[in-house]
Amino acid sequence: APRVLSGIQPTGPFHWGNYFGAIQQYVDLQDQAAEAYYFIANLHALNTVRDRAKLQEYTLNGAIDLLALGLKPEKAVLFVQSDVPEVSELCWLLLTGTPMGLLERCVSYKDKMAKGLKADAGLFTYPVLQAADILAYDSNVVPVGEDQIQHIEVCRDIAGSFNHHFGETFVMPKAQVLDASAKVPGLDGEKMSKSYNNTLAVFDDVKAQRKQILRITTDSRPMEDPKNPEGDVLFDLYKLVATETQVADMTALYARGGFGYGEVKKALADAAEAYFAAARERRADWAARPDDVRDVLKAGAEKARAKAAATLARAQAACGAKGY
Ligand code: AQP
Repeated sequence: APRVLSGIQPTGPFHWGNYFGAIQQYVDLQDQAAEAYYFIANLHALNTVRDRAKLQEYTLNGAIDLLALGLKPEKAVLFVQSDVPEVSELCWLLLTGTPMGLLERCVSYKDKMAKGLKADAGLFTYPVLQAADILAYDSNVVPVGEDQIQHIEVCRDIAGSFNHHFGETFVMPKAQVLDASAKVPGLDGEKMSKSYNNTLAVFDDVKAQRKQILRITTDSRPMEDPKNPEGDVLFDLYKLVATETQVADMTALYARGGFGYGEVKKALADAAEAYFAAARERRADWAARPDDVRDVLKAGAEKARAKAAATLARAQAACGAKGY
């Protein structure tokens, strides 16, 4: 059975990309894994959220969302990244052996530079902190969306060169990506992403979300024409939340034509509402007792710390940063 780990940044409300790309796998894997560690990556989020109250709010809300979406504290270890300081110490050990060039090639950093934005050292070294997170828990499976594959490769490079230099210390992780939702499109057809402002939040107000869906731009084929589901954002999003029968019906409707996109949008909004209805109820329940959520996170952090401390000690001993 795999040892699973993944983290998610509390940079705002979670969106469908986060859910279908990553969180859905967290939930499935908690039953199959020998150990499953999931954390709210608040230290990573500090790169973008520069507001204390917001970061705190997003962090707690992130945990509430994960619980509502099906993470079970008795199965998975759920915690906040900064509650495990050992990872930041491990990060330093890894930084000392990470070539600049490896990080310069990372797309998340390159993209920002290409747009002429200023990058902080935190963004540049982001993949190294991520590597420390993964390696600290001896994880061998990391469920993520496609955009994270490169970072897991970087983690493997870093772990491999440490192991090569100082002897077998770290377990080699592997990314696990779901084909069907590796790259969830946003409202504009680009990758759904907070920074592109094209997201559908998982727990948005139902009415507001309906409006958002109705505003999605579509092509201008005449009503009577058959329509192409290939690369059609509405259809792609519908597939995520509709039942198999509903998808089959919609496929037939596209082939036949004779409908307006307004009909598809309505179907999409209905299916989305139904899909997340139970989670929405669970969310209201957890949100009403934030102290219980904090207790879950505290218990999670204790378990996570014990594991991370052992790995840190192993790495320190291997490289000579312990014992003199
Ligand atoms: N569109 C997506 N399709 C599939 N998976 C996705 N993920 C994110 N967007 C998509 C996956 O969600 C997990 C959490 O990622 P994160 O914490 O790094 O969130 P993010 O990538 O910061 O989310 P955004 O909205 O894309 O933020 P910005 O715009 O700041 O980069 C990861 O497993 C990721 O693959």
